[in-house]
Formats: sequence, structure tokens, C-alpha cells
Amino acid sequence: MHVPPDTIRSKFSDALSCMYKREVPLYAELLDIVRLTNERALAANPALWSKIARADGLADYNCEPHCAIRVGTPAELSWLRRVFAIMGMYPVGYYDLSVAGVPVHSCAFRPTDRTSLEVSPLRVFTSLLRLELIDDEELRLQAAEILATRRILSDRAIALVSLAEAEGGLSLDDAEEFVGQVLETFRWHDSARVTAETYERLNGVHRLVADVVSFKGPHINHLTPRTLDIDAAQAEMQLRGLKAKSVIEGPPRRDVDILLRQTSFQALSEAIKFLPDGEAEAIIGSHTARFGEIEQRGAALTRKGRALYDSLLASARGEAGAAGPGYVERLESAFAVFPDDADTLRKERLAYFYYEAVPGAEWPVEDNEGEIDIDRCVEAGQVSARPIIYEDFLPVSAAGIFQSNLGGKGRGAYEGNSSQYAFEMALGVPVLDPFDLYSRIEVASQEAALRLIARNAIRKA
Ligand code: OOG
Ligand code: NI
Repeated sequence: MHVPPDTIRSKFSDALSCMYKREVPLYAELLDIVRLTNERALAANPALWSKIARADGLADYNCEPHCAIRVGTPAELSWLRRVFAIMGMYPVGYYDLSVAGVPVHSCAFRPTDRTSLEVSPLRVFTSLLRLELIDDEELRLQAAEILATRRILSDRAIALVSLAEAEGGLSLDDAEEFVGQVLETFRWHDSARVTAETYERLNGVHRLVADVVSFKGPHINHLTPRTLDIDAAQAEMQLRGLKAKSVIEGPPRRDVDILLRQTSFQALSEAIKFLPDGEAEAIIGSHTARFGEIEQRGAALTRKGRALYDSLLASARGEAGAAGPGYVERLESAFAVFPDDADTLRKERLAYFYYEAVPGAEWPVEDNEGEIDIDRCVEAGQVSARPIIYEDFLPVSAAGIFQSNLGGKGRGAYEGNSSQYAFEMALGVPVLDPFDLYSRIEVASQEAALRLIARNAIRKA
């Protein structure tokens, strides 16, 4: 008997959370802040309970996570794609961060269908280093050489991947071993694979290059719980002296949340033992990579809604980006034209909705051509509609998170380098289009709702 991939992912998500709590005590503090502010938000506004209906109650909601890793080579990316597939996680979306001066491109590995998302929505934001964007040729070759000898998966993990692929799944014992083995890949290592001198040279090119190339594996650099009130959580972070980012990334505060709002606190400085250089003793230095982040998720936008979001965000950011004074005010006034009630978002097809027949509904409402019309069914109270939650990421926000954690020592854009094709070649498969996934969920829910009403109507007739 094979264990369902959803179960393996759940186990992995729990194991990751336990490991990260032990590795980064500040993460436990962050969970505490999120738990506290979620409870306060619910006490002040009990209607918020309807928002968390998707997850299994508040406990899960508080730590419904995403995390992020960065890999060094196409082969590493392709191996991880196989690992994640065993846990029911597939590559979704393409994020080009080179436009923000970060030499990586990324996708998110995540479950794609509604039931799986409900079991455990773990998403892993996965970035691939783009050495080709690095000018210093000697260093580029050295970095490639260092990465070529690294193995990020244990022999046992590799054997279990092959077994799962050959047999179409894993037994319970094998699944448990698989989770334990894969966890090792994402663990923090406080000893580097390079000398302090090499580290400094890599760091000189870009902090991210040093982070990816110097270590044994792609340590997770943050694990993000989900909050109901990110403004309150941000204020609580500041109250407790956590160095929170000054600006919350994403849309402004609204009645109907859309997409994703995120904030983070700065990376920790951690002691690292570098490889000894010749006869010399190993040097102890430091590295900053791991940080804390929280997020608030809202409705997934359609292509039309997303185009509006992108243009309003761009106009609010202007030349100065989010750094200039008065950013929050600029953002709020730019977004004044983005409808902020669920009905308008749905009727104007700005956001995706999940439709359900109201219990006992038996009156399919037709349009003028005699076709059953979903909007009229909603108006007539036969069908309910609630926003589908956004499960993905936002490139501008991700760039802001990257930058703030690289200590502000950012650089300008790498030119004209979006390359989804190169990313997919490395991955070994095309990435899935997030809009298609939401649209499919929406259409399936409409069909199911209308089918049920039609059946009730026939039964009654
Ligand atoms: C990933 C940063 C992006 C998000 O939530 O947008 C990210 C990284 O720093 O590796 O996690
Ligand atoms: Ni993140």
C-alpha cells in the first residue's frame, strides 16, 4: 500500500516546522506573535472565522507555511523537482528576480488541486542561481567547479526517489525514511565548503552567490506563517524589538484582501567555520542568510485583475520604489480605483471565485438565451461565491524581501534576462501557469454547483 503524496507532504511540512523552530528560536517567537494577533483579530471581528474555513481551524492557519531555498545548478533543481513530485508538489509560475538585481530565477513547488491544498498547502519558493549573470569570469568558473562536486541529496534519498518513481509511490516505512532524508537537504550547516577567502570573493560579487555556493546544501532561509492581520503583527514585531522591514510588500490594507501582503525581519548573523586554507587553522566568520517573514493572503486575481494590480503598484512605486517617503499613502491612493467588495470583484471578473450551490437550491436561473447563468444564480441566492485564495508569490514583493535581507546592498537590474525557457530546461519540465490552475478550480466549482441545482430541480419536477 502506498502512502498518498498529500500525507507525505503533511509529514514533511510538520518536520520542517519542528526543525526550523529548533534552528531559529526567533521563528518560535514569530509564531507566537502570529498566534496572538490572530486571536486578537478574531475577537475583534468574529466574521473573520469564515476566512479560515478552508484550513482545519485556527491552529493550522497560524502555521500554514511557505519556505524558500536557493539552489546552485540545473541538476540540483531537477532533482528537487523529482523529490517534490513525490510529495504532490509541482512547479508553478516563473519569477524573474534579475530585474531587481538578484541573480536568480524561481518557481514555487506547491500542491495544485483543491483537496491537496486543503490537506497541506506547503509551498517552497525555489530559486536557481544564474552564474551566467556574473561578470568576473574567473570567479564564475570557480563557483561552477565548487558546485559541481556538491551532492545535496543523500544516497538513500536518491534511492527512495527512484523507488517511488518505479513503483508509483512509497510504503509508510519508506515514506517516513524519505521525509527524514529529505529534511537533511534543507538543514543549516555551520561549516562552509569553502575557505574564508573564497567566501569573501563570492560575497563581493553578490551576497546571494556566497549563500548558494559556500554551503553543503540549500538550507531553508525562512519559513513563513500566515496571519489574519499583518498590520497588527508588524506592529507587534516592532514592539518586541524585531527588526521588521519598514514597508509591507504587496497591496494596501483593504476590506477584501487580494493576493499577498508580506513583511519580514532582517537576517540573523550566524557563526560559520570556513575550510582551513593550507596549513592555517579553520577560520570562524559569520554569514547572514536566514530571516523571518509573515504573510496575509487574499483573493487570487484573474489576468485582468492582475494587470490592474501591476499597473497600480507601478504607479505607486514610481521611480523611488517603496523606499521613498509617503509610500503607504501613494499606494492607498493608487489602489482607490481597485474595487473593494467581493460582488464587484466577481462581476468584473477581477478575481477568481469558488462557487457552491446553496443547500436545497433547486431553481437554475437562465439568461436571455435560455442558458443557465451563474451570475443570476448567485443574485437569486441559489449559489454562493467566495474568493479563491492566492497560493503563489509576487515578483516585486519577492525582490523586496530578497533586497531587505541582503542588507540593502542591492544592485541595479541585470539587463534583459528573463529566461523562462532556460529555467524550464534546467527544471526538466515546463512550469504550470497559476492562472490556469485557479481558473480550473473556478470552472469546476461552477459546473458542480449548477449540476447539483439542475439535479434538485429534476428531482422536484
Ligand atoms: C526568497 C524570497 C522570496 C517570498 O515570499 O516572496 C520569498 C529568498 O529570499 O530566497 O520568499
Ligand atoms: Ni517568503
